[in-house]
Amino acid sequence: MNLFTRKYDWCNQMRNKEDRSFIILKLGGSLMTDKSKPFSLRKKVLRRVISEIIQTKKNVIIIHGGGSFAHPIAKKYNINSGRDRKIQNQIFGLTKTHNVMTELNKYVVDEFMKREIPALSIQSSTIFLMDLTKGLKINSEIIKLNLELGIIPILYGDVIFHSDGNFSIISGDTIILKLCECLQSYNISKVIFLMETNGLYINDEKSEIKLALNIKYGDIESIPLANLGGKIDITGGIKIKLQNIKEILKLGIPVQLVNGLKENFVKEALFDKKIESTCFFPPHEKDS
Ligand code: IP8
Repeated sequence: MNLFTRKYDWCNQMRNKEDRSFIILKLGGSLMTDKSKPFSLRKKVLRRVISEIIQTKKNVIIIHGGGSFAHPIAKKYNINSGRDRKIQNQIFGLTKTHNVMTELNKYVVDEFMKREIPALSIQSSTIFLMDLTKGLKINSEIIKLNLELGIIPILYGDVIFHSDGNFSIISGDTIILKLCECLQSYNISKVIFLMETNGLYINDEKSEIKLALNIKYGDIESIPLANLGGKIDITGGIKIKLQNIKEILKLGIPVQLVNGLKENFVKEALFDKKIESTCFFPPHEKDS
């Protein structure tokens, strides 16, 4: 295949040729694993979620989080704060954090492979670099080539190297934002975050906790977030997630938080059917 035939090939290889758009889907770590128990993979949930994704035949890009595989190790060695010589074996901890992510990633990729769906693991730590002068850099060429061949790229939160020799963690959410920025010519129609709740919970006027169904871009800063208690999350939890969502919305891409524990919710969300979930709308859709 040369550069001139590539475009033609892409049209033939994509899973859903009529629909040229892509949906970015994050399998949250808190959905895939029980965050209160180290290395506790919810295999049944993962299997069902992936078969729902496959059934829709939608063109997707998958990202997954670290859950109880990577977060406790990254925390133990304080990887997100960078090099600290006082921490014993920290460099081993860095590689271990990456290694457990590759383990978790293999489960995800295998679920596609078992069903003969072409999916490819892409190591985030090798395509992302934190450039101290230019900011977060990505080599997106490989991802684009995967999409052109009809391969589902599967990326994950990982360790990230910095241009000055330091390191930290890149979360699945940051990866998603960067992909939304650099894949603008691929028409990303929506970002779906699969989690273990129905979406975002807020305190209403009577201080009762309820699910936020629709959130406008302009209202994000003032959301009265309900405190539901947090599990270990070294990449910032819901507040950082909301900042990322805001940036995705600025690109004109809607975002939906969906409960992956509920049967058929993933499928319905991919088909844009109405389900109990939290939807965020880009500024031009509802704010003006
Ligand atoms: O769970 C972080 O990814 P996230 C992954 O998407 C690591 O925040 C390596 C802790």
